Amino acid sequence: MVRYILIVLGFCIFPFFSFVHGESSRFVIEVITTDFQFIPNTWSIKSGETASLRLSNHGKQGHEWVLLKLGAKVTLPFDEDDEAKVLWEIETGSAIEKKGIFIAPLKAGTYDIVCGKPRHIERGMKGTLIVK
Ligand SMILES: [Cu+2]
Repeated sequence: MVRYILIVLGFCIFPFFSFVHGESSRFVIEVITTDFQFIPNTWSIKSGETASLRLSNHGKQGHEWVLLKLGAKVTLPFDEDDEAKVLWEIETGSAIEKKGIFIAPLKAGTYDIVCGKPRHIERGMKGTLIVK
């Protein structure tokens, strides 16, 4: 009976607990975009980890944070040929801040990050995601 009460209590408390803690307890990947840089330009995460990705745009132009498949390299200029190489992406649009839920790849390795907007890679919008 006591065990039953504890289990029921657990189910009642858990949603409340996760609501209160919500995003704050989740690993956060911070990305600042400027015209034309990622700050920082290297991030690391554990394989399979769920993170909140917060993209803050300090530039005047819209930007993207595009994760390429492991070992994939873009052929400049970045265009439709490269879309098949994309694993996950988020873009600022006209927003100053954008958030997304990001689940790290299961395979460890060093992944390329690029901005997919025309001529932004050429101007320096490249980065690296290290999956451990
Ligand atoms: Cu960009």
